Amino acid sequence: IEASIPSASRQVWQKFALKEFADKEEFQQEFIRHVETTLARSMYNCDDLAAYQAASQAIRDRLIVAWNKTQQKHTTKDRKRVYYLSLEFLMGRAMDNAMLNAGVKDITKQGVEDLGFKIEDLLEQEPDAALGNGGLGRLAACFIDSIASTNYPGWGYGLRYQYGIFKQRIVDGYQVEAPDYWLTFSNPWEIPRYEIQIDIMFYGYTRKYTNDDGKVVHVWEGGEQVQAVAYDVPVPGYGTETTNNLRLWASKPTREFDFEKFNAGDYESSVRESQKAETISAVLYPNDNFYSGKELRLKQQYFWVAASLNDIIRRFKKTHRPWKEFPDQVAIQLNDTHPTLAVVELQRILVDMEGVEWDEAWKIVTSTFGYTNHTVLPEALEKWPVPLFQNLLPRHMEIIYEINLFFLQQVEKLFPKDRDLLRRVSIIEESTPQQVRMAFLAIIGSHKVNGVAELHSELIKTTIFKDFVTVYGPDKFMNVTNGITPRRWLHQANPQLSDLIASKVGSYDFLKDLNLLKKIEPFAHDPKFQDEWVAIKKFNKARLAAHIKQSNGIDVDVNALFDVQVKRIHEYKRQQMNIFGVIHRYLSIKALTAAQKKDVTPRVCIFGGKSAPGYYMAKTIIKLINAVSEVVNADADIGDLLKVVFIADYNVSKAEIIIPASDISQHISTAGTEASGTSNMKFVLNGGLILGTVDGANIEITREVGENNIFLFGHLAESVEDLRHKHRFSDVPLDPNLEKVFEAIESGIFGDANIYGSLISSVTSSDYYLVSDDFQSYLDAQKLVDQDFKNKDTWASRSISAVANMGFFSSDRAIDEYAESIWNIEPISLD
Ligand code: GL9
Repeated sequence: IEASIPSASRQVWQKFALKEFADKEEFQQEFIRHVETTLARSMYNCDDLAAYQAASQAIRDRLIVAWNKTQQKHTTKDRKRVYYLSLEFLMGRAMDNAMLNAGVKDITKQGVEDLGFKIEDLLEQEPDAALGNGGLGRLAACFIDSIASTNYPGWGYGLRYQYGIFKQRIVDGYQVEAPDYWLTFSNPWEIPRYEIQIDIMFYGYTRKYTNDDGKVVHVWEGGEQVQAVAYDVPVPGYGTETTNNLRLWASKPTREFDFEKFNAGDYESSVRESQKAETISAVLYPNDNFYSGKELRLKQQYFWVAASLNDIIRRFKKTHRPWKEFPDQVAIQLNDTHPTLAVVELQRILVDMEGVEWDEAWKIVTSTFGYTNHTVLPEALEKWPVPLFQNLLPRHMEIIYEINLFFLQQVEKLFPKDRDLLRRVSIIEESTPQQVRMAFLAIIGSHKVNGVAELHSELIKTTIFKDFVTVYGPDKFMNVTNGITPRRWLHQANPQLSDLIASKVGSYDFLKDLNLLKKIEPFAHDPKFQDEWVAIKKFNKARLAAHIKQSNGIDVDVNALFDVQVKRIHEYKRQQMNIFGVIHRYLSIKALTAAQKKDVTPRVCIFGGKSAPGYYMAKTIIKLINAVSEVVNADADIGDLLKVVFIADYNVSKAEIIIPASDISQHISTAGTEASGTSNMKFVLNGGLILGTVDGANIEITREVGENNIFLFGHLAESVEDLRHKHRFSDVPLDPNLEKVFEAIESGIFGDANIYGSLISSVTSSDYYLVSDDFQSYLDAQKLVDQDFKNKDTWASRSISAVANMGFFSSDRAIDEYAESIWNIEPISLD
C-alpha cells in the first residue's frame, strides 16, 4: 500500500494533523467522543470498564501519532534496526505505562476525575497482557521499553496468543488452571493490520532441478498454507517521542477457501481446515525452563519466524540495497533458541528464492543474528526429533544437514581426527530418533552468543557450550547482565518512593539514568530521610496486607517482617526449602515459653507463583505451602509471630503490589541453576533486601550494593558437582533440622502425609537440588535476618544504600551493551 498524498493536498492534512493533548479539556473532549462514538454509550451508561476503554482509546490515539512520526523518521533516516524475536512478551497492563511515557498522567487523572471517575479504578479494569511464562518473557518486555526509551530503532516480534499464561486458582490447597481469555473486550492497545497478511507453508515436499544457467535450484512445495496477520502494539519510550513497534502475529486460514469441498457439500470439513489454522497462535505453552517437544510448538515457532523474516526482508527490499548490505541494515536477536529457525529460514530465502550463493548467504546470516542463552538446565534445551522436523519442514531439514556438514568440515580442519569432538558438536544428535540440537544451531548461525549474568556466562563456556569455545575461541561468547525498567518497577509500582528519591536527586532524571540513585546514599543515615523511607515501606506493606485480607481472608501485621518468594514454582528455585524452613520456624516457636516468645521477630511468609500444569513436584510444593498456611495461621500459640500466605495467580500486576512491600525476598536457587533472575533486582530497587544463594545476578547485586546489604548463604556453584556425586555414591546423612521437619510432615499435622512422599524422598534419596546440604546455612542466614530486623535504623540505612547502588541493573544499561557490542546500532533522536 504505497499511496502517497500529492503535495497540493498535504496542507489540508497538516492543518488537521493530530497533536498531543495541550490540556485536560482536550483529553476530556476525546474521552467523551470515544464514549459516544467508539463505544456507542453515554453518560447514562458509562461504567468503569467503559471509562477505561474510552480513556485508553484517547491515549492510544496519541501514541499512534508518535508511532507514525517515529516510523517515518526511522524510515527516512534509513539506519540499521534491531529486531528482538521473542516467543514471549510478558507486558502486564499498558495504560499506566502509556500515560507515564506519553507524559499525560496528570491530565488523564484530573480529566477523568472531573467526569466522575477515579483513575485507580479505571486502571484496575485492564486485563494483564500475560503473553509469557516468567523471567524470560518479562525481560523481553523490559527490553522493548528500554529500546524505545533510549531512542534505538527497534521492533519486537512475537505471537498474539489468544490465551496467555493460564489463571491460577487454589482449590483445597491445589493449583487449578483456568484459561486466560484476555481478549474478551476489544484491546485498545493493539492496531490490527489486516492488510499485512503473509502466507506460511508447512509440510509438503522438496524437489530440485537445474535451471537454464545450469544452477541447481531447490523448491519446497505442496504443503498446507496458513496466513499470518499482523497486530501492532505501540511501545512508547519514557521522556522521548520515540514510539517503537511490537508486532504480534495471529494465524488465519488462507484466503483460498476450499470451494471444491464446499460445492461437494462438505462444508464442515472445509471449515474445519480453517479452524486448524487458527489454533497455531491460540495458546501460550505454559512451561518455564522446560522443553516439551510438541509439534504444535514447532509450528508456532516456524509460523512466527517465517512471518517476521518475510516482513523484515520486505522492508529491506524497499531500500534497493544489495544483499550483502543486509547486516548493515538489520540485526536480529534470538531470545533463547525458540526463534532459531530464523537462521535456517533466512538461508533458505537467500539461497532458494533470491539466488544468492551459499557461502555469501551464510556470511549474511551469521552477521545478522545474535543468540541469548537463558538457562543451563538440560531439561530446558530444545531438541527436535528429526522425523517430526523433516515432516513439518522438509526443506529446512535439508538446509540444516548442509549447515552441519560445512560446520563439521571446518571443525575437522581445525582438529583433525578428533571424531569425538565432531560427535559432540554436531547439530544432529545421534540418538534414536536423531535430534536437532537447537542451541548448537543458534551458536553456529550467530556472530555473538551471550549469557544473562556473569556467572551464567562463564558456566555456558565451561559446561554446555565448552566445545564451541574450543572451536570458535572465547570471543564469540560474552556476557550481558540482565536489567529491569525503572519506569515500571520503581516509578509505577512505587510512586511514593520514586517521589522521595526525586526530592533528593533534584529531578526524575534517575528514571532515565539510574546511576543518579547514588545521590541518595548520603542520606542513608539521615534520621528524617530514614523515617520517610520507612513510612513508605509501611504504606506499601499495608497495601499488600489489604490485598491479602481481600484475597485470602488472612490478617497480617504490617509491623512484622514481610518475607517474600514469588516466581514460577520449580524444584531448582527451591520453594520446598523455604516451606521446610517455615515448618522449622513453626516448630521452634511452638517449643518456646511465653517469655521467650517476646524475642521472636514476627514474620509473614508470602509465597506466589504458578506451576506448569503437568509438573507434579511443583504442584505438590504448592499444596504443602497451603497446608502449612492453614495449620499455622489457625494456631493460637503462634498468633502474629508467624503467618503463611500463598497469593494465587501471581502475575505482573500483582508483582507491582507485592514487590514494593517486601522486607526480605528469597532468591535461593541451587548455585549455578538460576541464570540471572530479574525479580531480585526489582526487590532491591524497592528497598527490600535479598536472602539468597551465590547464584545468577545475586552475585553482581552483592558487588554493587556491598556484602553488608545482602544475606548470602549456601554452597557455591563450584561445589555442586561434587556434592551431587556424593549423594549418588555414598550415604549422606540428612540435615538433623530437616529430619525433624520431615518427621512433622510425616506425623500428619499438615494432613495426609502420603501427598508429600515424593517431595521428601527427592531430598532423602538423591537430593539433586541440595536442599539438605544448604539447609543449616539457610537457617543461619534466616536467624541473622531476624536479629538484624530488630535494629530499625540500621535496617533502614542498609535498605537506602542498597537502592542507591542499583543503577547498574537498569535495562537501559543492558540495551546499551547489546547495541554496542552485538547489534552495532545507534540511537535516532526525533528532533
Ligand atoms: C530464564 C532464567 O531462568 C532466569 O534466571 C533469567 O533471569 C531469565 C531471563 O534471562 O530467563 N530462562 C528461562 O527459560 N526462563 C527464565 O526465566 N523461563 C521462562 O520464563 C520461560
